[in-house]
Amino acid sequence: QCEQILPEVFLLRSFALQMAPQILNQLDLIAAQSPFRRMQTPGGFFMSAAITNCGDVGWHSDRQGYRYSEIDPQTEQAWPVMPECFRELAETAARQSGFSRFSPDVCLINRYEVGAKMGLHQDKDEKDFSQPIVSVSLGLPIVFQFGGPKRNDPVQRIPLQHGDVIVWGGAARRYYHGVLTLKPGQHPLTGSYRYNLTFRQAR
Ligand code: MD5
Ligand code: FE
Repeated sequence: QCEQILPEVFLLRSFALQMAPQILNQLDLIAAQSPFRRMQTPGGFFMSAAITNCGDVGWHSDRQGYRYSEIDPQTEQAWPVMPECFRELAETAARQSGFSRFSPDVCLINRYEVGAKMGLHQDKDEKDFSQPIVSVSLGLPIVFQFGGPKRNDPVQRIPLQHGDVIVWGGAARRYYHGVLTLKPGQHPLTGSYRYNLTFRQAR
């Protein structure tokens, strides 16, 4: 079930389905160490998704801006170690999509509650844009939307379900993207939440 959406962008439906319970167990351990928190943007707003990270670095936002750091500013400790099963999942999905050298150093984890969304944005805090981003969706479904390199480019919408994986590389790596508002629901494994894991090579 691999669908090519754009050059170097692949949707692997249900790719993480079998591993989902194991991933969610690991998420609990990660969040016990570095809790989910709603981060402030440089503009002073709070993002509606709650965020944590695991890996050598973590992505963080506050009034000073966006950055990757080796220390979780909230705990003042290193971010939790990336579980081996996370790395294996991300590297396998990337390899199947033609990215054989992908070696993520961070997994950014978004937790959406009902009503949360993520507006159109570009991911441009990473060093090497020739490496893809591998995205894993768990729990409640949501509508992913992506446009082009300019904010006002027309958008396409893709519904994402529990277990779906996207490998997002090539020119599309710089495209604007986001998710629509999470609708109410109950998922047997995540309750009223949707989780999104994005594996990145930040440094
Ligand atoms: C999410 N996360 O579902 C969204 C979209 C983020 C983010 O955008 O930055 O955490 S899934 C990740 C994704 C999908 C397709 C393309 C890109 C990211 N991308 O170009 O970076 O929580
Ligand atoms: Fe993004």
